[in-house]
Amino acid sequence: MKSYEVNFDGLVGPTHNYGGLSYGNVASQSNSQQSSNPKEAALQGLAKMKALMEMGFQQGVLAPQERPDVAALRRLGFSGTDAQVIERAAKEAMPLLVASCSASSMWVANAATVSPSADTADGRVHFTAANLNCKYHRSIEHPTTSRVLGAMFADQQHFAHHAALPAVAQFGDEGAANHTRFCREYGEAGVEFFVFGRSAFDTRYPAPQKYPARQTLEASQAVARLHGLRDDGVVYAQQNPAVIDQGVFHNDVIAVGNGEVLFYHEDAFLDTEQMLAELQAKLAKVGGQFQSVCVPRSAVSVDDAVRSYLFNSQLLSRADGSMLLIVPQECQANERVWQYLQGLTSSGGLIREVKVFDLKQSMQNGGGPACLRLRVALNETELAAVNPGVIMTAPLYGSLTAWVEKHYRDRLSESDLADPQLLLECRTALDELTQILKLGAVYPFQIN
Ligand code: SUG
Repeated sequence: MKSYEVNFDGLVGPTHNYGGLSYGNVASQSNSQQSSNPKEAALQGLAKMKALMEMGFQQGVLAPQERPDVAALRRLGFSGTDAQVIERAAKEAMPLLVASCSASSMWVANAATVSPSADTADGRVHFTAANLNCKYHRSIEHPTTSRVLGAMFADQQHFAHHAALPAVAQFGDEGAANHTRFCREYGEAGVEFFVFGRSAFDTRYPAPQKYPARQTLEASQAVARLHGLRDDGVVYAQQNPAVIDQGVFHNDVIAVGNGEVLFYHEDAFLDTEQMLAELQAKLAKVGGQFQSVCVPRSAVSVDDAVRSYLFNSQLLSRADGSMLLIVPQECQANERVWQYLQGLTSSGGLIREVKVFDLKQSMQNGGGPACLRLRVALNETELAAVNPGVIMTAPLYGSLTAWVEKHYRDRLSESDLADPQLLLECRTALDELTQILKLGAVYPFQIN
């Protein structure tokens, strides 16, 4: 049976703004308070989805969330009508209003961890929504994420959904941004690679000194248990704490994998040799030949990797078995990174082509091409069981573009977030979106 890696991209929401909310994420902090352009952001994301679809890749779309999250503000004690809640939050606690307006659900690599059916004990595709509990503005995503994923992958014969892990720092879980899967064919059993930043309970593991390590070993292990993965089908590795302190807040900022290939920076991990040997041995057990491409620090420094997002690229398999790298424009703008990429594609190795995309609106908050997509490996039968409303087609691209043009503002600054009209605009837009994507009622304003 045929199998695919389907990329579901997060559609940027109408409140996309630069709130400076993510300590440890260099771009988010340095662009804090700049005004944003939500319309441009959404169109840039849609252009990437369309381009991948036109290249022949399976592409889907994941809906944004209701923002401002008035219900979250109510839980923090603001009361009255929805407009009063927003007004009071703006007056008394602006940072909380900003957090409740974040469009951060666009980075769907953090929405969930996904294990394909070939890896799981019950032969279903498993999803665990990420609790994202390191940052308040992200910790409020998972209930709606679960409803949206449930509406996209509704068929219980093929899909199993798990609620987010307990919402405490010991189980900090950032979803697929810290998870990669290696396999020969997408439909065959593979090796799932979980990368953690620290251990919550075992003091033998070092931890970063400056910035938070968002993913714990214990969270990764819990997800592997929930999904029913074989011990032989799992490898755990620790991120180098020193690179977290340089702004590598997720592993997908310093490494990316696909098929049998891991593309990574020399400084990405601790105990790299042992980890590579384990990946190689476990992939060999399922008939695969592990390959790695290490980018030396002498060619690209960690700082260049963080600024250019070289590793936050999408590594995609083409029909002829070669690979293509989807990178953000910032890679082209960085001389050393661009030179490295020229050498890589002309060296006769597996990665033959680089395609550049303008994702500046998202990049300024620390979200590159790989952050914007959630990978779901599906066989033909499973793909046919996905809600067809969320699979990208030329007509859907047309409808979504028209929808963005109609509803989105082209400029948003902090003071605009206090405008109660913005809430109405967002709800009107999202109500229409659930009809376009055939999701049913998934937002709090639709179900309460
Ligand atoms: O969690 N930025 C996101 C970026 C997530 C990138 N995802 C992956 N690497 N997979 C984060 O730090 C910034 C929001 C703001 O500051 O307005 C933000 O949430």
